[in-house]
Amino acid sequence: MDESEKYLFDVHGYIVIKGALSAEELSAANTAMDHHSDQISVMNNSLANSSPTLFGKTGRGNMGNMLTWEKPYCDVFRNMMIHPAFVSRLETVLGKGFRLEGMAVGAITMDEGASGFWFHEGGEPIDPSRAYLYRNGRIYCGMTNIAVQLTDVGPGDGGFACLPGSHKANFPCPDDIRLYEAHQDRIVQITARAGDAIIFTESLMHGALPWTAKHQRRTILMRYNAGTTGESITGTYTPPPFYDELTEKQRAIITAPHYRQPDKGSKLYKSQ
Ligand SMILES: O=C(O)CCC(=O)C(=O)O
Repeated sequence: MDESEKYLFDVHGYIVIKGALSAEELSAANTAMDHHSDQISVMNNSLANSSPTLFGKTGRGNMGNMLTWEKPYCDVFRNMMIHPAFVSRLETVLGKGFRLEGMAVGAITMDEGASGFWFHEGGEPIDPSRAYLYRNGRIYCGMTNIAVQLTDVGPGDGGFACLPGSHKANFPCPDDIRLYEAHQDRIVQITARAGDAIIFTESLMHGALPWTAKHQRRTILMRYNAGTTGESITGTYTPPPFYDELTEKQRAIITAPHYRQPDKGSKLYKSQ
């Protein structure tokens, strides 16, 4: 993450990484999704939270488990979770040793008329597992997401939207703003080309506007957290069945929360 990106991420709570995927990666990801399109489960409209401005004709589609797909279809997603366009940016906000949160690599699909998603999170109340903090010259994020766009998102198409800067909010957000019923002009719909990626802190107030474009929205959503923090692990951590097929770098982020001494700064820690 360069200085400009760091500035914008700090001020707005997100940045867009343009051209994150190569044309080949984009094509492989879309081919893999086409091949598994029967696994898309269409939700009811509950994410609109009964808001008339977010309600659509249908719910959004969800698809998960990409990491478990058969080869070659899983490969593009296994590589995507530690893509060179993402690693240094994630290290800037999460520190070295970040982890994939809950093994979550999933897809969101939205067809024309699909419902939006009410605006959730925001800086208040503070939940350390998904908080935003700046201290001693560094950003410390909790859950941080990368949303890779597999299809274009044009102005007015809908999809991911947020209230920039709301990760630093000191007051709870009023419900009419969360439901997109008031002050709609403050909510920003993020446009992107297929292959771009949005990195955003979960504490940013975000959601989705109903999808209006003729083509299908396709977003791969990957969730990460600091190495020391786990938000969705319950019980004992067990490596997934495909763990042995992964590269060393891929395995490094599929891990239980852990203490990492190298981040501590003083060589006294390393001499123990
Ligand atoms: O991109 C979207 O549709 C919003 C996703 C979202 O808010 C979430 O998964 O928490």
